Amino acid sequence: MTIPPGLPQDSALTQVHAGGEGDWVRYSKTKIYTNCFIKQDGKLLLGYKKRGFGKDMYNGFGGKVEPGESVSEAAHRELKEEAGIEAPLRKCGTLLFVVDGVEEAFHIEVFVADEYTGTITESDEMRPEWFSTNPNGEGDLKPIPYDKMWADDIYWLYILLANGNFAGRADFLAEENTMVKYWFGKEETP
Ligand code: 8OG
Repeated sequence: MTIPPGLPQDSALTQVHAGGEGDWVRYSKTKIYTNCFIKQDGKLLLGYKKRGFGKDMYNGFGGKVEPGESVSEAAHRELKEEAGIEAPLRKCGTLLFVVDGVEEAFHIEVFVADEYTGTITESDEMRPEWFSTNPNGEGDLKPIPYDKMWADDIYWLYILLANGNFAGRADFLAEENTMVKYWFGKEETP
């Protein structure tokens, strides 16, 4: 399978996972979102989403890019609003999600940082929680809860944890955490 439509076609992406059937779904508009992850000393900070889209699942911190704001500004703002912290964010991935019946595709710029400043604080939207990057957990920390995350996350989060860059697309069934077709690629470092 080649790099799907909607992802940068010129990058040095090598396919790492692909599956599903049929054609990629067509969409007419995209909305840009951010998603930020903090990792430190074998731990990953996630937020339990208390309301709205993706409720009752764990995810990074992020949301829509507002008019007049750069993607990076939006990423820093959402991290502060949802987790109460600041961090030297680095862009590490681009994701595209197309949901059956939803006109606007979700274009997500993913950021990561290895440190942060401030006090991690629960917000109305997110309850932050540290997880162990060890698949068996470590001490009091549970392993990353992939069964309570978006179905695609398991295909790229390990690349983020290894300081790599990635891009991917997944087409989802309407109102379900089920991928119909997906493709994920890793950027080869020279
Ligand atoms: O503003 P709001 O919280 O609704 O923004 C949605 C957040 O969810 C935003 O950070 C982008 C993110 N998001 C999706 N789909 C997926 C997905 O499949 N996986 C992950 N990890 N995040 C997603 O909208």
